[in-house]
Amino acid sequence: MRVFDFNSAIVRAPGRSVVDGLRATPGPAPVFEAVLAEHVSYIAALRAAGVGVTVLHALEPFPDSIFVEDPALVFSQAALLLRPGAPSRREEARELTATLAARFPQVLTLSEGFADGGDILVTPGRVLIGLSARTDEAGAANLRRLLESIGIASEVVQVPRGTLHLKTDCSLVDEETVLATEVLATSGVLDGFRILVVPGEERAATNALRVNDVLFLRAGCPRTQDLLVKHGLDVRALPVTEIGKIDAGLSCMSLRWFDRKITSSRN
Ligand code: CIR
Repeated sequence: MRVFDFNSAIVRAPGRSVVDGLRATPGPAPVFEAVLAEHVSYIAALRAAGVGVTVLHALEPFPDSIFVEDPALVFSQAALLLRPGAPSRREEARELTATLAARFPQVLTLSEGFADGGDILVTPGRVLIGLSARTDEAGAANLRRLLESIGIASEVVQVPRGTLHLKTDCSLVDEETVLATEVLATSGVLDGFRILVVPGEERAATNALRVNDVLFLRAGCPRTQDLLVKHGLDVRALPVTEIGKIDAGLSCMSLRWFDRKITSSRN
């Protein structure tokens, strides 16, 4: 499976309620205007990387709905509506139904348990599904069956305790290489991949996002950037300081796929 070829993406504009987004530890709330500015630069970066971006309207009742990666999972052949594990996020999948139905050949729906897109790492050989406080055994098992029905192999792995999502602690940066935290790198979950370990003080950089030939990385993480550039990657640093205050990084703000109906990938 080709995992970095994208010509289409869906994002959702932040509402003013984004300042009330979930966070694991207390801290200063993000500033709405600053989140908006980071979101605008993210959309511009996706477009510059060759992706056509659909921007959905803000949903004030759902503070975390800017993180569209969590309630769905998309591939060229199908979209999957998930069941987010956080009670305040449960209805976000329903809000995506019509958008996905209009764009994908089929839309499958998780019917048991819970699973967040942030716990799903798509790699060329298989999809890794992380068990976390958001994704449970029943959701992972149901998701495995849905993936199998569209010809995609998957494996269930354990997310380190205290980590929000699998992709909080890792990102696939090329077909064989994962950027990962020390704890995930030594857990055995990533056996078979080459691993680049993120320096401890730059842990927040671990949720990077590869889009076509570009790797989006959290700005202000020079050691990680150096590591990735030395690995041969074309790194584009993006500001996510405000969005980071509600435990988010770069992958969570979009759903990305290759739409086979589109012949020109630039917009
Ligand atoms: C949450 O706790 O659900 C949001 N505040 C952050 C979600 C981040 N999602 C992701 O990395 N996939």
